[in-house]
Amino acid sequence: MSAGPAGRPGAAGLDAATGGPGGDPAAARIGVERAAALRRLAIDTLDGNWEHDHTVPSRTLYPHQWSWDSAFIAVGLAHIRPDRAWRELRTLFAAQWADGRVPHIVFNPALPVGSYFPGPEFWDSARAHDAPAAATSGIVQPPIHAPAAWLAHRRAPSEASVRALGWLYPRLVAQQRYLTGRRDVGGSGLACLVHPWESGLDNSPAWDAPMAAVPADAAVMRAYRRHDTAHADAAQRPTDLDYARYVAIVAAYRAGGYGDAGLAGRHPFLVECPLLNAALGAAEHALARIAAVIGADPGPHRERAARITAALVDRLYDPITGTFHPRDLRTDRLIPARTVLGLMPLILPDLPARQVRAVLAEACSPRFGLAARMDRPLTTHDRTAPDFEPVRYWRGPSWLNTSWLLWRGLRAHRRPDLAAGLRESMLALVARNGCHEYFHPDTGAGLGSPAFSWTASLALDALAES
Ligand code: 2M8
Repeated sequence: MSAGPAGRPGAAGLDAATGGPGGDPAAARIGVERAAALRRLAIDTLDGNWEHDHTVPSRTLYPHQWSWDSAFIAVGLAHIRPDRAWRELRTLFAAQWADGRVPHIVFNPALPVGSYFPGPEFWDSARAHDAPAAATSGIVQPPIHAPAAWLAHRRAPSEASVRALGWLYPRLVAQQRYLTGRRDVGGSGLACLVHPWESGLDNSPAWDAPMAAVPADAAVMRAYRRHDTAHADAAQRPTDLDYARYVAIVAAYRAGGYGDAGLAGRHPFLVECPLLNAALGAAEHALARIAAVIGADPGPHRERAARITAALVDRLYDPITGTFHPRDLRTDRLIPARTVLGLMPLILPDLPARQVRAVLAEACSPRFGLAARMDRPLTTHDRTAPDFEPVRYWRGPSWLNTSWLLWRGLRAHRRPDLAAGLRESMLALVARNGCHEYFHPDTGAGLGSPAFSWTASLALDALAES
């Protein structure tokens, strides 16, 4: 069994309770009336985005099913409609590929061509050997699904939730096997991204250097119609040159039938990401708990979790900066940008004490501004960096999911003071500005899509955990 931050065996994971004496002071600060109005808004948002057997992230920008969105959404649905939480995950995993990969988008066949770019015709998954009958993308997102399933069960345990865990368990194990097997391109025990979209933080400054090495010309975008800039301000979205590179990387992967053999020698983007790998480790911790409930053996999951944490520290922690960085496998160098990705390993309950201290120092520095009382929300990029952009997506604005992951990590590592400050900041942001996709890091103004599902879902979770 792995040792926890203070050498505690089997420290709690994303499901840890705050544990502070007398409950969480943030419950008092948000106020009963505002909390009730926020809950109503969040429920209405999730109900409005429910689409028969899954939830769309947004009716305008993202009208299909997204992988890690569904995990975050299931966490919130468990508070209000547990049957839908399980349906959400079942629908996603019904589109799992034979090799275990869970595609980052499952396309809704009822939607007209052009509802989203790049759509099913671009991905052309039907031609790939391991693809399911449903049209999907060919890449993945962080495997946050096992922790989400475990939280959903913990929130609303029932015979149905145990049955759902039993159905999901082998599929979650296959997802892990895909990532730790075929995607271990560096041979280090970590999974690598083959596209910035796989990180979920698509446009993060962390990807600027590896993206710059991908040959592309913005003019190729004249051949396509971007869907995002029709629904959101172009100043808040990636540029055409970014999109030309996104498209080029997909085209390279698609040309090899989305196969992973020999990627090191031929693929233009290969990066080990702290968030993807922290999620991978957190998933093994969650699988250990799920295994115990359904009568499987938790032991191998704990062993795998310990190996992932050790590899993450070994490969992605920089003792000089005191934070985690992605590693570009094409140069074998850490990427210097200090983004919120560097804080995400805190979700690992067995992160060693030294790295816990370092991540907390980074989070509480002026770069991110975490505090027991926060006057501005947590950002996705270093506020003091010259390339910090307050309105462009993933390059500075505040997002509920990265804040929520850090909040859960703070609880796991017994920092109820900081967890309460972050929770209050998240709830105030959404209560004042609505369930937007992301928020201006100074004014809190809503950006991107309004009525965004994971904002609603994670606000519900934070509300309920006072
Ligand atoms: C954003 O990503 C998609 C591509 O997957 C896009 O920009 O079109 C990201 O914020 C990603 O993390 C998220 O899962 C997706 C849907 O909400 O939107």
